[in-house]
This record gives sequence, structure tokens and C-alpha cells, in this order.
Amino acid sequence: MEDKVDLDLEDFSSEPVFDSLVKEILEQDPTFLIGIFVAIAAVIITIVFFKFFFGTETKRSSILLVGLCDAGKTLLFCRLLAGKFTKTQTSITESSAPYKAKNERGTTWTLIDVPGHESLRPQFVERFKAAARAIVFVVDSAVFQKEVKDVAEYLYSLLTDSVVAKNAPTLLIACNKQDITMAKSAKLIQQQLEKEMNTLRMTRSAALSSQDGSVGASVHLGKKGKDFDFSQLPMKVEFVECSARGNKGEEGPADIKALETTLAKL
Ligand SMILES: Nc1nc2c(ncn2[C@@H]2O[C@H](COP(=O)(O)OP(=O)(O)OP(=O)(O)O)[C@@H](O)[C@H]2O)c(=O)[nH]1
Ligand SMILES: [Mg+2]
Repeated sequence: MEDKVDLDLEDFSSEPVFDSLVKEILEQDPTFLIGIFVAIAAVIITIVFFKFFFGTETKRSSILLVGLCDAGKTLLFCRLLAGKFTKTQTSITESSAPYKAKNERGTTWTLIDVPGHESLRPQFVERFKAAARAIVFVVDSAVFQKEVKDVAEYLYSLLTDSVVAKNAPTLLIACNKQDITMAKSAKLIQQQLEKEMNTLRMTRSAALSSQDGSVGASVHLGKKGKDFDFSQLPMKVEFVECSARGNKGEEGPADIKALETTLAKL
């Protein structure tokens, strides 16, 4: 053992700077050495901590279920995970669970149900947006006509978020509640949303330019000088029709095949 130590010191003796440093350290009292160890440990712990947090963020392995209150997010969440109908109440906090995609690879994502209440959703969107691999924007197709402005505003705020625009997660607009006779088709919902978002874009940019300071946190939606349509967005956008309830009532299966197929392709 002693031989080895001698050998090591001899190896370094050719380097005078290192030699004097070793000498200095050995002459110090033991608390100095303990201090060095503590410092090194602190650096390692910090690196592991950052790796852990930024690692999950850069992996972007979550699928977010967002949309207005009562759109059917929580029922969809239950149907996607367990297939069963569940009675739901307005969500006040998020739910999350691993979701295995219906493909050969069996990719597992974290499915997150984001509460739709206006006063709750910003904090949850803020928390999960960076981890989103896909955003499923659930729309209640039966009352879409009445809610179109609110739906467009929520979608607009998501799409002009700088983190969302940078990461460009796949956007899936799930036109839910197709079992109801009055439900609007995906095509009509797309057209109406494009029209509404175009108007929103004009009013918002007018409001921004009338303020003198630079409000630069959000991104311009779509192409400048052109009427807005979803193909101008940086992310892949798909509209799918579905029914979390299904046509055969609460006992029957859901009609979410199109949604599952799209999620399998992520
Ligand atoms: N007819 C019909 N009803 C549905 C469908 N999906 C959900 N519902 C019903 O709509 C109501 C609201 O569904 P939830 O899943 O709780 O809505 P949510 O989007 O989670 O709402 P918040 O938690 O308030 O954000 C429930 O009574 C559901 O049973 C559907 O496809 N068809
Ligand atoms: Mg809910």
C-alpha cells in the first residue's frame, strides 16, 4: 500500500506546480480537506439534480389533455387508460398516468388531464407545457357554436406561447361528443376556428402595437399577411372526431379509434 503512494507522488514530482499544491494541501488541517470533499459532493449533486429535471423536460414524453370545462377531458382520460365509462366531476387538479400507445413499439407516454377551469388552467399549462410531446385539445362539438370564442382564445394563447411554438408538439383537436345529434363536424369546427383565430390575431396585434413597450413573450400566429389556417403552424395539426361516451350509452364502448390511431403515430 505504501509503495503505491510513493509511486504516485513520484509520478507527479516532475510537475512542480502540482507538487507544491499537494504539499500545501497536506500541510493544511483536516477541515480544509473535508471542505474540498463537501464542495465536490455539492457539485455532483447539483449536476445530478439538473440532469434529472432538464432530462425529463427535453425528453418531452407527455400527452396533455386540454380544453374548456366539460369538454370531456377526464372521461377521455379514463377511456384511454382503462376503457371504462366513469362518472366525472369538474377537475380541480391534474391527473396523470402512464399511457401505452396502441402500436407495435408500445410506446409509453405520460397522459396528463389538465383542468379546464379558467382560473386553474394557466398554472397547469405553465407547469406541463415544456414536457408536451402532443397536445390533445378537446372540444365539446355539441355546444361548439356557443363556445367558439372561448375555444379560440384558449387555443390562441397556447399556440402563441413561446415554449409551445419552439417545441412544436403535435396538436390534435379532438372534436368530442359526436354521439350527440347537434354535434358539429370536425371540418366545420376547423373552418370556424380558423376564422375566429384570424380575428383574434388582428385584435391582439392591434392591442400590442398600441402599447409602446415591447411585449415580446408571445409569438406571431401563422404567416403574416395571409388569412390564418392551421397548416401555417410549426407543428403537425390533426382534427379528429370522437365520442368519449360512445353511441351505446354508458355501458357501451367509447368511439375513440381515430384518436388512438393518431396517438399511436407520435
Ligand atoms: N354525450 C357525451 N357526453 C360526454 C362525452 N364526453 C364527456 N361527456 C360528459 O360531459 C361531462 C363533462 O365531462 P368531463 O370529462 O368531466 O369534462 P372535463 O373536460 O374533464 O371538464 P373539467 O374537468 O371541468 O375541465 C360529463 O358528464 C361526461 O359524462 C361524449 O363524448 N358524449
Ligand atoms: Mg375534468
